[in-house]
Amino acid sequence: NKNIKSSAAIISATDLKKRIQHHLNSTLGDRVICEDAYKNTPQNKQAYWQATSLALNEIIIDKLQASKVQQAKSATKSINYLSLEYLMGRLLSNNLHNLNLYKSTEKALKSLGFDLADLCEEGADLALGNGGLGRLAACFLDSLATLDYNAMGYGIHYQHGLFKQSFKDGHQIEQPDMWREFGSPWEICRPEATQLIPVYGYVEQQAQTDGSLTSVWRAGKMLKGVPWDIPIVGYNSSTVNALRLWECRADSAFDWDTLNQGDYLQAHHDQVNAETVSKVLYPNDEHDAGNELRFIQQYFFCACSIKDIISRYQLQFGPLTQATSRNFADKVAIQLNDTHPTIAILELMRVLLDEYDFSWQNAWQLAGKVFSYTNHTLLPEALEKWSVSLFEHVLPRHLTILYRINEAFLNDEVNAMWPNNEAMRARLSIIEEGEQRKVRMAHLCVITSHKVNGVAQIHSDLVKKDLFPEFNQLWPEKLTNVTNGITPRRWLKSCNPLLSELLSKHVDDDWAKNLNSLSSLSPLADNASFQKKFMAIKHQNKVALTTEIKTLTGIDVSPEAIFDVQIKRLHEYKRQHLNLLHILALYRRLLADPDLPMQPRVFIFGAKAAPGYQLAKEIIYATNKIAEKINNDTRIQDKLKVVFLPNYRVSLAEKIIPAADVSEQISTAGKEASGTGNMKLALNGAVTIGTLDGANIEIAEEVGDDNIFIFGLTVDEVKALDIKGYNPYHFYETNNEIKACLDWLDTDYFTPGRAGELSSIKQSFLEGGDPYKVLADFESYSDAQQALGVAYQDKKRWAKMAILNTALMGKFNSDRSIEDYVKNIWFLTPSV
Ligand code: DL6
Repeated sequence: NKNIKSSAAIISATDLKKRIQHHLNSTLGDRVICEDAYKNTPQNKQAYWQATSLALNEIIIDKLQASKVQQAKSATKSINYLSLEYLMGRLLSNNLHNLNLYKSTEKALKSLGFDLADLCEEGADLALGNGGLGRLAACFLDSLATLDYNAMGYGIHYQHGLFKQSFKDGHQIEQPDMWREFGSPWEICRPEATQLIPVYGYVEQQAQTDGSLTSVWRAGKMLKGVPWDIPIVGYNSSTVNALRLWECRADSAFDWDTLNQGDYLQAHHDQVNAETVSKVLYPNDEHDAGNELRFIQQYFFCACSIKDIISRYQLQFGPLTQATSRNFADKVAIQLNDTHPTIAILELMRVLLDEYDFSWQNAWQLAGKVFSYTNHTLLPEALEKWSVSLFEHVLPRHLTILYRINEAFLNDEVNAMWPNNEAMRARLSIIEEGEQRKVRMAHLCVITSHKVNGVAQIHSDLVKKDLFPEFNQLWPEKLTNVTNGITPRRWLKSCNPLLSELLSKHVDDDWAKNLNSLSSLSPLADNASFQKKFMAIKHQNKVALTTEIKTLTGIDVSPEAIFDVQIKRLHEYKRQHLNLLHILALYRRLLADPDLPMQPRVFIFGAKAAPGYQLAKEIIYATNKIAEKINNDTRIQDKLKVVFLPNYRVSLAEKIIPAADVSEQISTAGKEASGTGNMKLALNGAVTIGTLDGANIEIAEEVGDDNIFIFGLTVDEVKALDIKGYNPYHFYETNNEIKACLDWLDTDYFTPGRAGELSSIKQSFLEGGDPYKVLADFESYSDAQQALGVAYQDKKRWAKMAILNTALMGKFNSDRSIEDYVKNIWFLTPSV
């Protein structure tokens, strides 16, 4: 093992320089203009970034091969993580840190006249996800490789990842993301592992020699799945795993018959159609309209992955038969990241029944052993349901299997627990009856999986109590919790080098692996000299962000101000509009009394709205318009600034988070399953202002009540309010500040000559019923903000809070989450 580990470490700067030059000259075909005047042109920097990445990937691929050998030798069980989304971000800096090659590469590039940090900016984000769920998958892959587990991530090789966002007169504009327009240095195509995937057609009953009938699927069309592997490098470990992304192509490039008949365009038709399947990532984070293409995306990647999992198993352990099925379950675990990959269950069943001659009983038992499912949301609109008619049209054979699973479940399990209870059968059935019959994907997941987990303690409790109480009654051991985590490699070591260096000087252990060891800093939280160093770094990071803000928006902000950050997808439940309402209130207070004593504040937003989510887009527009007015109002003496950074993504988060003083985690209690931005910001010394929701509760437990600002209704209070009947008008009519701020939105104050442009937000609170209780929580939020402002002015107190937040985030290391999955759900052993 030592040899594998150190193989990267022994690569010198001189060697790296040679490798980089080799790729510049050979692989990239001498693309660089060498004259000094051209040295730092974008074209040259791109070429150097690419050459550096290629040089590194070569080293990584060696480790990938070695890992495969090691994993085969140790015959360890593998975890196969199925996720429709992976928000990987950029890879160069992270891979260098994980391989301990950052410093030598920096040196190599310096001798070539380039700055590594600057070159890292050249890489496109791999934005193959929407938000929390996709980023969690990326953190988990990092941890799995770091902990030397045998893991494979499976997903889709989207041609276009999440759209790029820009603003035009304050409105969100979406542009396509071209992350691999000219290829990516990180990926390896694996044509040898191509899969053929049947789709459409009909099911035929075929008589067998023994007189029985067998279902035979006559597929209407074949798709081809071509895998691209992206190596996943563990931190200071022996392991490099792979993320395998499926690209969809037509089964054959041309329909030769059609071509020979002279219809050249028609011959391309199938190919274009097939390529559509992996063309775009659906840009919705909590909901997707039930359309056929999305359904086929889900099926396509599940089917490719299941076939691949089986062939990898057979390659290593021999034929999969009923007799060896126990071994399969001992060697293979499959995690469903949300319900998006549910069809994998049906596909495994189909393959076992139709292609491997398994009995129903054996196939079903095996499925139960290998699958487990993570739930990421309680929002009803995000719980997937697909119409039965779509299933019938696209996957007729899978539907027959689904019916049989449902029948057995209702007749055996439900009937045994609740005999002859029709209402209970209807509630728990995988099929929702109605005008349009629908398949409840979550029910299929829960019924099949041996474990189902929520992503923070409160969320998992609510999954048991409110979402699936009957399933919990049926199988009390099945529903469990694994609190989310984040990788400290990307979210501290790589994104905050100044703080990392300081921590390394004071903590003996390798904190990037054992994040709990940062707790040894706690005694230093009161130490004046440490406080000074810690806060000087925060200041430096703020200065850097100030420059970025100026470049991206033209807005001048002062690093002396409190940097108050809300970065996450735009959604009503996350309540960016509560933040905005408070900004309006502050602005009013300052206009009423420009000498109001307050620490200047910069409110920083980063958020993409789903293109079809009208109100979310209007909140972005309102924030930009309000920002314009506030930022140019000299009366308030720069005490308030509002910045909406365009195109929020992983690489931008890596710049904002190290500079944040305040972390806004203000969702309606019970709505945010966990959150992971809350963990990243706290780890970098930001103090949270938040509700008792998701992982905020566990963060508060770790840092203590003195080091977090908690406000607002609890989950139980929200429920009680709903039962009693919530009346937002009450707050509008009795709180003058709320009334004045909302009425302001009806005027043309922020949109001169265009009164009413911002009214929809007010309407959502009043006529719309304020479903996320913004008005109910406003006063408590405003009080907490007031207390926070006072706390910030006490420099020592604030420094202590910030340091303790960094020191006490050990629990939220994604390595801990992975170990929880390993112990309770996957039962893996490391390969080395
Ligand atoms: O579990 C990861 C993450 C949670 O931290 C968030 O609370 C939750 O909202 C998020 N869910 C999604 C849903 N996405 N899609 N697609 O990202 O999961």
